[in-house]
Amino acid sequence: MNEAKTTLLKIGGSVITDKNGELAAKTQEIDRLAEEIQRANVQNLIIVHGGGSFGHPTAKRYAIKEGFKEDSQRIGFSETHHVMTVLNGLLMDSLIWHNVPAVSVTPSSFMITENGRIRGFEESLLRMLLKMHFTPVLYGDAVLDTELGFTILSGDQIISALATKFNAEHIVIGVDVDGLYETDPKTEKTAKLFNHLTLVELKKLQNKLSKPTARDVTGGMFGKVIELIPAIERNIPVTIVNASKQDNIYRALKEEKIEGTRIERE
Ligand code: IP8
Repeated sequence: MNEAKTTLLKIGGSVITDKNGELAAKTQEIDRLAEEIQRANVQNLIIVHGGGSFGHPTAKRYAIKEGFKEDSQRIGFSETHHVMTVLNGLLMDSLIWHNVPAVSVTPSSFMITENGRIRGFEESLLRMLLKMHFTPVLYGDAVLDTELGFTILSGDQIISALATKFNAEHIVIGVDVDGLYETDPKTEKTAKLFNHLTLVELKKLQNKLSKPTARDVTGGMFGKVIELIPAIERNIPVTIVNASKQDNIYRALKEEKIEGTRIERE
């Protein structure tokens, strides 16, 4: 039997793609991360990655998140899902090449949302993959929605739902900045980094945190943190780290002390 508790790793789209381009994968970064994941050798790991310059531009162009309104969006739904499978394939190539027994699991084939929120999902396949010591890999996806017809499901909502369902030990969120800041560190040089936050502190901050960028249909850092609240409420700690820095993901997965933001219930 495989008794270890589950660890969830989110790899932000901005880490593995160039968000200023379109369909611009950072293949060297993907390889570096795959090597770190292999070296960390964490049991019961589930990986979820974001859309970056693959999913977001297409989703935005066809207003997929807002739901089905006209026939011309249908091809946009297909394209958004498809480009996510392409990005996923690049990560899968690298993980498997680095000897990580990764198996891609497509969210849109088993997750349906209701007004943008996951309605529940059948988790037995994921449980069995973990039991067999595989590493499931999921991603933010274009999914069917009972009210909207379809929408965009963010990788962060998936992470939070999986963490809750699997009663995870730890969530690691890899982004392209050093953690959670009071204001956007990309535009404000003096932005203050939070090293540690409790749930109460986080809830107080909600309205102040940086708002989504125009390119990100699922809410940027603000959206990320809001999604994590249900998991933190269940006492699952979250570490937000800069995955663009060498060895940060390795060290976060090993639960080593590392620069970043740790969020805990209390
Ligand atoms: O980057 C969104 O996932 P996220 C994925 O985790 C798409 O918000 C398809 C835009």
